[in-house]
Amino acid sequence: MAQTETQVGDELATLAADAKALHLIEFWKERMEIELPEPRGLVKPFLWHWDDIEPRLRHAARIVPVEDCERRALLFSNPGLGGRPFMSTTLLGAYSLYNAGEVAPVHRHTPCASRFVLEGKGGYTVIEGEKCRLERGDLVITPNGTWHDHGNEGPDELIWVDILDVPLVEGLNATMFEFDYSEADPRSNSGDPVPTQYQTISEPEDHSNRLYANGGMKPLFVDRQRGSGNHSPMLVYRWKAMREAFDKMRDYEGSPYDGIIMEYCDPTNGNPVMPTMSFRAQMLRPGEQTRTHRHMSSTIYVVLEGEGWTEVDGERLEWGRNDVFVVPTWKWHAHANARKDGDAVLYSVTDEPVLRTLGLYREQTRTDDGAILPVAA
Ligand code: GTQ
Ligand code: FE2
Repeated sequence: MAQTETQVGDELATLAADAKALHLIEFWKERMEIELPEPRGLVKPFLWHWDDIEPRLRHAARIVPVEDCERRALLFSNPGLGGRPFMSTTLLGAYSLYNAGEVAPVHRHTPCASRFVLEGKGGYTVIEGEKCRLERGDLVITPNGTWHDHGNEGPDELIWVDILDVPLVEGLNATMFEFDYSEADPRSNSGDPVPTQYQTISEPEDHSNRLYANGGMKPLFVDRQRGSGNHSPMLVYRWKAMREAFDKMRDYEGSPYDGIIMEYCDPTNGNPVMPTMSFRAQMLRPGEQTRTHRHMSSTIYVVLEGEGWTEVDGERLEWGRNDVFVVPTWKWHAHANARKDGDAVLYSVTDEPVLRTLGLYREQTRTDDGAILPVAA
């Protein structure tokens, strides 16, 4: 005998109640949450204006003692992420400021970290015993698990942009921060490790660059493994070298989407410097406008030189010196240098290596008549 509609209704209600009690969810009620036709798009294209933030950052430097915070950072919070301190679902970023003479004590963590210097001549990071002195435009990486402490030995304020893969690592439930550094005190007889706030320098001055910044030549007499061995043994990338490379490449056509773009790499194998993030710098020549594309990876940009705009999903993010902005995954975007008389230079960080490693990377372009075509990746 066929069931009546009421009977089926009653049985469905019972099923729903039972499922709830048993901590189950009926797939057919949540399909829209699962079968997304494309990435969710919570993360908003957004730009943080240096002019708005600089006075607040300098003020924070006067009223928030570094002893209280260890890292004096203003974290970028994407307006699509409900007030969480993340720029995208994979990346965290911040402007950090250290006053003359300040030091930030040693720690390590499972998220990979990076800093890109905006201001100050006396800044440094010590990573696994290497003291990396830094100036504007220099990139320094602190890979997963490497001990690091910072300081400012210069007369002026040190300002840099931190980019870390914190939300990605958190999504994988693999976050660990450790503050209990210790090392053998040379004055002690026992040689037992004692807790300390800063690392002893164990590598020679400019170690990373002396060994590895020789373009196309690598030393055969050193063990390339540092830290976990899962990242570049070169920890500092100098702006001067990138600028010189740009000048040599200026007359090439470049990428249709990014102009003259360079990836920072592990000089021993050409891989991205860390497994989760790729670091890049790109030069847009006077008046250059790029073609539109989109890809399954999110990108954070820092404006090093010049002025221009990036159009993301029809919205124009107008940028200038020291501004920071985010292009979320799978959003159509193109860049433009607004000046006719000077280059624009963007530094960027992307989670692309993760997407590529997992086979999730996709890229498309859109022609002038609106046709969507895959880009071979
Ligand atoms: O400088 O070590 O903005 O560990 C966030 C976490 C900076 C750092 C941040 C960090 C650091
Ligand atoms: Fe850190």
